[in-house]
Amino acid sequence: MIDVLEDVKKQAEAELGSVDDEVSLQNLKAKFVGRKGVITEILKGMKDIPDSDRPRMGKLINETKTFVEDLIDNRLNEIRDEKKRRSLYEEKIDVTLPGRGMPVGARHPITQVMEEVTAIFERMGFEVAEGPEVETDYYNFEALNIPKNHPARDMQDTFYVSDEIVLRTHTSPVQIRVMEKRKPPVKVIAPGKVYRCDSDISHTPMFHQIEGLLVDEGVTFGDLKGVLTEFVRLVFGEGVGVRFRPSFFPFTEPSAEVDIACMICGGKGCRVCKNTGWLEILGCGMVDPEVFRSVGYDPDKYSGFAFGMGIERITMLKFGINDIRLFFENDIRFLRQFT
Ligand code: 2NL
Repeated sequence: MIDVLEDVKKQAEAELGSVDDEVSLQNLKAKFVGRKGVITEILKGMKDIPDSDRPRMGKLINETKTFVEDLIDNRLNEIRDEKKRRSLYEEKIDVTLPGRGMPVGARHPITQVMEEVTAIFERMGFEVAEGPEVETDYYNFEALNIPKNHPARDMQDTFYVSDEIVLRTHTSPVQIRVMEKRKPPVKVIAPGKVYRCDSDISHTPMFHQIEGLLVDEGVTFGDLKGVLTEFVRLVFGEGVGVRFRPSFFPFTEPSAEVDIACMICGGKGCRVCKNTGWLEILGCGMVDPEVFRSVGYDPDKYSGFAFGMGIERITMLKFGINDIRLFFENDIRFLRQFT
């Protein structure tokens, strides 16, 4: 039996030499020291050993088992160490290489200008108001003194959801809703999406607008001129020429349009300003008494001014963009210029 045990040791050592992965090693371990392994078989032979020899033989078998187990465990450690060494070598990272960097996103130019304009009026004390994009005929037209036969009400100009329901064509209905809910003083701006049945190089079916409204006792056209002149200077620069030109809107009286001196030609006249030297940037006026009557304000007690501007137009003039559709194509080469 002693010889048999010596043979087991030698055989284990020999077979271990050709094993270099964990799975083969586990198989080898099962073969020698497992429940059905060689050493277990030898232990079964103990019953044929005389009583006097049993303790000695038992000890020898256990020593052999421990020897083989240690042999296998050492080999396992070697295999694991080798595996780690190899992966450290193969997967090594050159920490001195420069990083690849994260691409940084940017807000859409329309969003940028919306936020810039909103911030200017907030700083002057205006509150931001919001409302539905799907409106009733009453809030979009009737309350604003827009008559039944007005071209803006035509199917060609307005998206009708049904006879009485439209996609808002301006954000004025937001301000009507504010006035219905609150008594003067009212000082709000209404930024948001508006919809008109129109599409060419200067019109898209959806565009963005910011309207403003200030109502109190004793508000004058002088207040309107002061607020809007300051606004224009903040957006387009201190030195830019500004003029108020008489105009007409059903919801304001008197009404005006605000022009700035054409920065493309310096006022000499060019294609962009249609040879006038001036660029129209917004419409405004004193709130019509009829509008005040719709919301239950006393037109003899209160007066106010209102204005409205298209954000796409302001953005195009500010950045020298000649086609409104560029804003909606989302060509990354266009958008990247506004980071
Ligand atoms: C333009 C002109 C304007 C208004 C909008 C307004 C709102 C109320 C009452 C009276 Cl609730 N007026 N808004 C007034 C004048 C002009 O917009 O060209 N927008 C793009």
